[in-house]
Amino acid sequence: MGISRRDFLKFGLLTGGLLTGGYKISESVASLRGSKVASPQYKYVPNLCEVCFWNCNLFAVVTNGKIVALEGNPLSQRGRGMLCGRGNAGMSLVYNPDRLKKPLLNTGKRGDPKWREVSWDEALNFVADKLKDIISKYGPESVALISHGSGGFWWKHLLNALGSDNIFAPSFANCRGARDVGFLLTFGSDCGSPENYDIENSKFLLLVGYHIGENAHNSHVQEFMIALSKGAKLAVLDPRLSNIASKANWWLPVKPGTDLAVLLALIHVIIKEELYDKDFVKNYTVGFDKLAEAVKDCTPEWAEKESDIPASAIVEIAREMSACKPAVCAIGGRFSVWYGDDVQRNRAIAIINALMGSWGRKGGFYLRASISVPKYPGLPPYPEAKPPLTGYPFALLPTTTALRKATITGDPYPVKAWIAYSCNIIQAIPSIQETIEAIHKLDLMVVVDILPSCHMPYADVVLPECSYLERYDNLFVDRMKVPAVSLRAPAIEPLFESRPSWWICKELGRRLGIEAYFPWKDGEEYVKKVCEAMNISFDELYEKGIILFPERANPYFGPNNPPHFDTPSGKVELYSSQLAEAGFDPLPKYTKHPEPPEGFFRLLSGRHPLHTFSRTINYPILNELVPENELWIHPKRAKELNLKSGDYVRLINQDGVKSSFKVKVKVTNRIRPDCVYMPHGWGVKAKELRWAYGKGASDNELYSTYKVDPIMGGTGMRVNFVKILKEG
Ligand SMILES: Nc1nc2c(c(=O)[nH]1)N[C@H]1C(S)=C(S)[C@@H](COP(=O)(O)OP(=O)(O)OC[C@H]3O[C@@H](n4cnc5c(=O)[nH]c(N)nc54)[C@H](O)[C@@H]3O)O[C@H]1N2
Ligand SMILES: Nc1nc2c(c(=O)[nH]1)N[C@H]1C(S)=C(S)[C@@H](COP(=O)(O)OP(=O)(O)OC[C@H]3O[C@@H](n4cnc5c(=O)[nH]c(N)nc54)[C@H](O)[C@@H]3O)O[C@H]1N2
Ligand code: SF4
Ligand SMILES: [Mo]
Repeated sequence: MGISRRDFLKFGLLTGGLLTGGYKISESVASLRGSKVASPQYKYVPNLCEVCFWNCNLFAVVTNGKIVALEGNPLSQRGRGMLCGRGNAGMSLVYNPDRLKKPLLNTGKRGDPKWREVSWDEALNFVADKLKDIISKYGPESVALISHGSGGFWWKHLLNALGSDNIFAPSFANCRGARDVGFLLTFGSDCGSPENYDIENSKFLLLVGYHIGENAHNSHVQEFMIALSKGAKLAVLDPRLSNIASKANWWLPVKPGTDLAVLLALIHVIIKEELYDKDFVKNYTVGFDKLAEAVKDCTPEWAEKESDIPASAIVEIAREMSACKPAVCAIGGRFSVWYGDDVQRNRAIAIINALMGSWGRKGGFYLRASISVPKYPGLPPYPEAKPPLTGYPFALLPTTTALRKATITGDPYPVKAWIAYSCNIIQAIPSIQETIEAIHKLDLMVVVDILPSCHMPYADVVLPECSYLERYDNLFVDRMKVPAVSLRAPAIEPLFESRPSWWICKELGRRLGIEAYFPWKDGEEYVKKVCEAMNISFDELYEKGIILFPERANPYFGPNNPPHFDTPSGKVELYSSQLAEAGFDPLPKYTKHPEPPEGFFRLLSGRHPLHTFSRTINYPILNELVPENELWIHPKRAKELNLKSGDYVRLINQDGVKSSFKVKVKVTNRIRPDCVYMPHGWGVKAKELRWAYGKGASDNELYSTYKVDPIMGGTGMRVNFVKILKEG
């Protein structure tokens, strides 16, 4: 990785010192870092970080049965040889004293639990008996999985083998779903995960509420530094001067909820001044004339009144962006569920990219190459399943929105069991009340986790999984510029009585009479058989951690790879016939959103560079660095409320919901006066988490209201308003 010390320092600034440090690394190991020196006393075991979904490849350095360091794998496309501060802290999870050590049965009530430690046999028999009963009464589709982690692979297999397709993830309806659907409708492809932004080659980046650096997508942060050092221009729409906004040519402190006005005005200028890629638009898009008609009145002056962004800046950005085309990347938040009209905002972002001709072009959006990982050979086919609970016309995946509704009402069919795997549904889905109401309707609630979590008190049974550094999972695929497969192998045996999911699901399968779907002896055999079926060497994969297939890469359109789009028209759909047929606006249309009432602020939240959601708040090393979140407030409003930095406050929202814990104030002119901001993940209520409990405030607690996107069921969260109450 050719990143200079200067770049490294810049990267550090952007991410809050994110790349430095390991976890209590001894001198001798520190000198080995980055070298992968063959030394008999240090074993290098391949893995992929699971502290966030980016899954950077790494090696665990093991000596005397202990992991002593984690090193970024230099071949990794996701990490480019580095780990971020969170990834470096992975041992804080493995050796965390608060880990779940044995299966637990709740002998009290949901919400008011009494825990009894039980054997795996008792826990698994309990779950299997309940599932058999539920399936016989209500059918297999009444069993739902909510999953956000790589080990979810085994649980999905279990559910499919039982005959249920009800597999949910907070990372769809509560995260990236609106963006994915917006791009899919326009280009016939979403942006993927990791996203196909060709950042390192980009000459112009427009970030719409995307605070890369604080959201620490490892390779993208590194690519950003490369792009900026090559002179790429950067415009950031954000009501807050984020770390990346502080590096921008244009910081546009947009009035929250009005981005679509700015985006439509950009389109207006691009069309009016003929700044678009004429060949691309003519040959590969449909609906240009209708688009031009639709944005005819969306002038920069109109947008200025809506958004507070000067008309002159909008015009300037449209021109500068166009001068860089097609090496332009207009990026909306990965977290895309804001105000309930989120698919349309993301459609507008996609349309800007289409006008710049940046899809499939260098410096725009590269074409992802893939490789398929076959299933374990000889598995029986899955039984036919009822249609899953998507609930909305363009929901690509089942939505937690539809899941809660079906669980509460039984409509369109009853849901009676939830298996919550590697997620924290109390912190991740707005309206905690509604989530709890749904859980109380269940006949079975299972939590599979490594640490106690906020939803654990609502479980009937808790199954302790071992961490990513103690287990095999299925092979990982890079659907990126270069397709690749990677290996996760255990560096150490599972600690305590924790177990890997391949084992838990196999044992449940046996008890449920579907053992034919679980023929493997163990995780290693599973992975080895899959390698065999792919004709790749397990030993090579173990040694390198990743095998890349550069001969299959084809990242840009060109003479041998002409533009093609997987939409009904086969072209980029500026005008979406699919939306029109379903009765939605076929072209993005601006909607006004309510503003905060007198005395209230809009509550905004986002990522902290040194934490992943609530996952890491109880990692001692990260907690020591950043123990609590802070509430950003503008000096003018702080003065009115007689607040100074360091004061503690509680928040009360429009529905009268008060934050359970106090939060520290940060007075700063880096935020607009009409909103307050705090990073997400804190305000953890699990008393068993000695470092996390009671620190900071939870945004989700105050997100008691949400606005559903009718197109795909996303839960717009930024529609909540808060008042500030000074502590004491
Ligand atoms: N209010 C609010 N809600 C949000 C967001 C927000 O900013 N604010 N963000 C949204 C976004 S972007 C997303 S993606 C979702 C994420 O929401 P979730 O997927 O629900 O959340 P995570 O915080 O990733 O899940 C954390 C849990 O996974 C456990 N865990 C970690 N690793 C493992 C493992 O290997 N095995 C098992 N079994 N458990 C493990 C942790 O101990 C922790 O309890 O939330 C969404 N919801
Ligand atoms: N360190 C770290 N990195 C992460 C994660 C993590 O937990 N920790 N989580 C990962 C996941 S799953 C996701 S989805 C991504 C999310 O990363 P992003 O997609 O970047 O989303 P958020 O973190 O929600 O970022 C919110 C930004 O939007 C701004 N904002 C708020 N309201 C508005 C508005 O109305 N208009 C505009 N233009 N901006 C607004 C906020 O001020 C903030 O800067 O991060 C990923 N990366
Ligand atoms: S970005 Fe950081 S936390 Fe996420 S997978 Fe990579 S190293 Fe781990
Ligand atoms: Mo997310």
